[in-house]
Amino acid sequence: MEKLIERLIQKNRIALSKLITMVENDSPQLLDIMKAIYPLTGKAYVLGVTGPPGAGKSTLVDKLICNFRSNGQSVGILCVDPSSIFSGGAFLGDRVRMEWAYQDDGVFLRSLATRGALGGLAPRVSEIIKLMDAFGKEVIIVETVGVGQMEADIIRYADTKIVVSVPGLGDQMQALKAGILEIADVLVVNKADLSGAQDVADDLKMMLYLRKESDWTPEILLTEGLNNRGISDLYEAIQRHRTFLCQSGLKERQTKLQRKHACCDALEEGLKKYLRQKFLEVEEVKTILKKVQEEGLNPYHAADEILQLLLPIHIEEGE
Ligand SMILES: Nc1nc2c(ncn2[C@@H]2O[C@H](COP(=O)(O)OP(=O)(O)OP(=O)(O)O)[C@@H](O)[C@H]2O)c(=O)[nH]1
Ligand SMILES: [Mg+2]
Repeated sequence: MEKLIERLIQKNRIALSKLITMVENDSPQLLDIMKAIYPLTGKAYVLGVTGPPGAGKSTLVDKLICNFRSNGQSVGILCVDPSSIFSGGAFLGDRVRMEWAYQDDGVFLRSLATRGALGGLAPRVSEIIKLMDAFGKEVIIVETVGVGQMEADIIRYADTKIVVSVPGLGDQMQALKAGILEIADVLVVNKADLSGAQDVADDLKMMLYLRKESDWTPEILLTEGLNNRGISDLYEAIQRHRTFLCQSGLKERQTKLQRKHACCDALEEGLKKYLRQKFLEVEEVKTILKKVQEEGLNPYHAADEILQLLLPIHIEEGE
């Protein structure tokens, strides 16, 4: 592992790939990897792109890359694919469309499968972002499909969150709205060459009035990813949000919160692992569980008793 991290620092792409795979597969060395790379992180700017399947997210990302590259910034892309039943071939599609990325050393592309979307396991997006950051990627774009809670969770790590919609969504629009209200910093109506795009934009504008009062009002932009129209406006809108984040002090507040969350998440996972592996070996726990199983002891009563036994810090209800 140390060797891999050394090579990561030397900008070795294979080392980055290998480390991502280790993180993705929950390697037992995960915590050690994160400990080692953390001091190298904190420089990247993270862009999240989400929206319904087929909205043109990859096409937009593909075009945006050019803007970042022509400004001399190196780019990492993380495509979080939905589980195959929903993707309808998107997996391969992304690969094909963005293959040129492999020709440019300044671009690193990685697809990531959601770890059992139905089981609610979020992929290790924040850890992989940190790996790309440590490698030296200056801009990291995370593309994820959908507009539900899971996607909101996935792109909560992004500094700027773009929600893409398209004309003709019908029922999906309601779901989109709920997602948008919570997360969007920039709203894009793609496929503006199709009829109804302006209606969608107007609808989104109305909806923004329902948004909680905040210092930032999302811009609404019309784009045609396929025809490369509106992309530089989008790029500029992204830059404006980035500037706002820095100048308002929000970026700093978010960074501090993210640090706390990273620690709490790692702690929660460590505890879960510990509980699964070790707590069944504790004699008192074994005795209580036996009483639950064989003698009908109230399982909730028992869980409370075990908690108090194992945790020296007693947590009062409501805390
Ligand atoms: N008419 C039109 N089609 C577009 C536009 N942008 C993208 N498309 C097409 O829409 C289809 C889906 O594009 P993608 O970029 O793969 O969309 P996506 O949102 O990444 O799709 P998933 O990752 O599968 O959710 C492709 O056939 C694109 O060529 C546009 O501006 N106008
Ligand atoms: Mg895509």
